[in-house]
Amino acid sequence: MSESPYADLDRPPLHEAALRRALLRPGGLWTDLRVVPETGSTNADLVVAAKNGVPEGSVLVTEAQTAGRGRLGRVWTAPPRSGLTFSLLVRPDVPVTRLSWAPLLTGVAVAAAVRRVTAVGEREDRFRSGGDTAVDARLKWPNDVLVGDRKLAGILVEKVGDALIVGIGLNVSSAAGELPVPTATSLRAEGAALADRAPLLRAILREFEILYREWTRHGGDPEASGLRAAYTEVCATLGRTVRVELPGDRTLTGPARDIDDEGCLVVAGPDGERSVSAGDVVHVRPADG
Ligand code: BT5
Repeated sequence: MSESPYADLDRPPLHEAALRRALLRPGGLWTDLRVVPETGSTNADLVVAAKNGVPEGSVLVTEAQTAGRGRLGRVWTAPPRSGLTFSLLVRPDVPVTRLSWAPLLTGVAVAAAVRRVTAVGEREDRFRSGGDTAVDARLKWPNDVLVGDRKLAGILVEKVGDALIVGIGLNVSSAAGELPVPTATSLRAEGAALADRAPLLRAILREFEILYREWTRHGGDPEASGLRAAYTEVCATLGRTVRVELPGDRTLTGPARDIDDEGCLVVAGPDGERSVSAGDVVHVRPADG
């Protein structure tokens, strides 16, 4: 097998200089962007950077991750260059109670970018109808991007002082046999073969910037910033009956009614409505199918 990253024409490498040219501009959110061939975890790297005082807007992309983190000690695995594996560092000036909206905001950005970039004949308008959308990306509260019931992307947000490290793993060209779990999918598996990952990365970062600017401008208020409405529109969890697994083998089953101001899922359980926070949830599974 060749060592050159160019040997696999289905998986061309990402170009740091081109991405920097496209994304780093005066007054913009993104202040630095690096692409490294391999690292343990981009989240772990930016956690260190945050502690060292790196300013808001730093993006770290890797072509291969050897110790990708999920939530609660779980792992994220993907073959080199088969998808997007990156993290970003922001320092949102919003009340701490509203920070739980950050993973949800990220999900909205990823879903919007996937829909836009995979739509036939990529166009620049952001508000397209569902009819010409190639991949119907939806969100499972709190942090999964799904196509149908399969996971296309995972999001991990970690807090370090006033910084948030937002990590995103998204399967692009992974073949069915390369996906780590039967519940996973990729753009390729969904019929949207995308050789060049750069437009997708650019689209995610641009969508994130727009949503993040609005959200922080409104002090993290999900209502005033329009974030709740945007999230509700693409959320596959709301309206479904869910079984929420909580720590200590406890479960809560009932219809998922709402997302509250603090980003918690409101479930109508047998003893009335209860809000569960992402930090408390082990798994959310559909209970109605
Ligand atoms: C997540 O955790 O889904 C968050 C994943 C975040 C990964 C990114 S990659 C860049 C950045 N740097 C990091 O170190 N992490 C972030 P969770 O909800 O706990 O889901 C983890 C579960 O997803 C695993 O237990 C598997 O079941 C499944 N999984 C692992 N790899 C997957 C993949 N490539 N595609 C789909 N599902 C996967």
